[in-house]
Amino acid sequence: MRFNRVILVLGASVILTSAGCGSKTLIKARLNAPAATEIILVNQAGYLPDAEKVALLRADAEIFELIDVSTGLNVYGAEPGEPVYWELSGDTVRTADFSGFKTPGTYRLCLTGTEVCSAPFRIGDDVYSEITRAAIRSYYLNRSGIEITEEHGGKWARPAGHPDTNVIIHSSAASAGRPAGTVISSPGGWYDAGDYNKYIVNSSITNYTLLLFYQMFPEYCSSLDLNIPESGNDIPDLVDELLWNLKWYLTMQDPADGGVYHKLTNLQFCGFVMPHEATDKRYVVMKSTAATLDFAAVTAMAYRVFANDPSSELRALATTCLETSDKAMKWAEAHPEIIYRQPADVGTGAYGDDHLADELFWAKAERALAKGTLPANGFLDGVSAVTPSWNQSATLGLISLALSSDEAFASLRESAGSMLVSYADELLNKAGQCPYRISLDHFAWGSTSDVANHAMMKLIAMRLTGSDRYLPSIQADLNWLLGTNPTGYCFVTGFGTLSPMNIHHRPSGADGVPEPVPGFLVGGPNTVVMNDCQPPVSRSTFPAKSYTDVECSYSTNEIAINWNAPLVFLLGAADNLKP
Ligand code: 9MR
Ligand code: 9MR
Repeated sequence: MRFNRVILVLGASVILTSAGCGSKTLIKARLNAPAATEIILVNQAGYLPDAEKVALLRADAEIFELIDVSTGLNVYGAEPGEPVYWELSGDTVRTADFSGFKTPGTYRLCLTGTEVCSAPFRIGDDVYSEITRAAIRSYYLNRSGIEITEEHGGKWARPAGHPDTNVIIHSSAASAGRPAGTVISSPGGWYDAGDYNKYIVNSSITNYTLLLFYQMFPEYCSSLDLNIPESGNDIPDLVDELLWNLKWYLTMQDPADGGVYHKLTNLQFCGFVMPHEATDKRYVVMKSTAATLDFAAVTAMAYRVFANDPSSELRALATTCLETSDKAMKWAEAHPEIIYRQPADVGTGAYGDDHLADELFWAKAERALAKGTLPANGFLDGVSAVTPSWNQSATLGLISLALSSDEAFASLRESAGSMLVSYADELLNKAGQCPYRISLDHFAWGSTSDVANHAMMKLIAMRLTGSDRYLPSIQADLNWLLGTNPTGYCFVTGFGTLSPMNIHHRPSGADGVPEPVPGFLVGGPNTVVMNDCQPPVSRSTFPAKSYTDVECSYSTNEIAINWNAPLVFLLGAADNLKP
């Protein structure tokens, strides 16, 4: 192994200068050395100058050094932290903290006296600008029902797929007004993930997270030019992108009774073909209470966020949203326990959930805030803050309450806020015990999104408390996603020196373009499904390392709209820190 060759240099030259850095041969060797991506883990998108800047070393070294790649000279050196073993990754790491060095530029981190050097990385104010934009633009590139033009999609241009103007009412979704076989129109929206289906439950948390991002960072969002077809109109591009999904979402409600179809889908997953070649029949399947409560929550929130917008289009949409929320809530109250069960002839994603108390709480919270009507006493009884996910939505309601500026909600705001802050503090505690400095102690399908959601919780706690104590941990979450994790990958397509190339995403697999569609967060390591690929493909049995960049690995290398949303939130918040 390379690090056997590490020469230890002691003491003297901790702050290294050109004089202290050894021979010209070493300088040259270091500039040309291949990146030791296995040994030195860095945030491959880079670091903000004033941030806490930490890399991780999987080797012994008494000193690490930063070299400036424009000169090869040492600009900084320090001692790494103690080696710590992590049972979830099966390896030992040391921190290399170079927070003290703040000069913008491009650097490599090397082990003293050796040519064991990281991939080059940047320090700069704008290191997260392009990646944030790409993370949002990935939604455009995953739009259903519209051509992706060369002007807006570059080499990922493709014909329109799935117009969804002839969608069949599945037998499970039949009603008096819409018997099985009735054809409805439900165009637009985003494909959920690597597959071409559109699922209300998962769309709901995605819509929420992006609306929250807009609510919390309105000026930043308005400053973004995303180069999408709607760019240049009087609505912020981020909101335009969100509207592409929200307008589809509204069509998933049966106007006759207010119930919401669980999903719009093919009966089975199709092969790896382009959207316009995937022409199997499309169905809406079964109304469910989860979908309908989620819908009632999101539409109430959209009303609240857009009701006073300068754009008359958004104000009109807000009114429609509140009406549809009312109808959805009525249906859910009349049908409180319709749990989604996958019909026998349907094999696509289920997003099934037997526990609806959290969805009910979320819907009630959003509706109370939208209407300015306080819920009954004891509203928070039995509710707790957890990491949000498509099937854990109570926290979404807590966040909305905690951020409310409506004085009538002052006491709820305070209680919800302190629940969120305690939870974020628990996450900080966990991160403090983790050698890789994240708050995860369990790796689920889509583990990267849990890390991003943790960061979002910390960002909210930071907003609520005004305290900077969350920042290093937020940065560590971002570092993990962009490179300081046991796999060494930057988990966002199109970015980083080691980046996923073979994602489980049908357009990326079928378009003939070598590079995957950019800006997507892959699901990342977990051991939930170990047999998604056939031998000889295999993965680590350590959960934090169990990731493989092959297309068959849907359980580690797919992408999904609900995973990208907290990534957008985190990246945007970080980018917004630039002066
Ligand atoms: O492609 C499907 C992906 O979008 C889903 O997340 C995943 C789990 O539901 O399933 C994938 O489809 C696979 C199917 O489940 C089993 N046969 C192979 C399919 C992938 O090619
Ligand atoms: O993200 C979902 C994950 O939490 C579930 O464990 C998994 C299996 O049910 O499904 C994931 O969602 C997939 C969905 O079912 C179909 N589209 C792709 C989604 C991401 O893999």
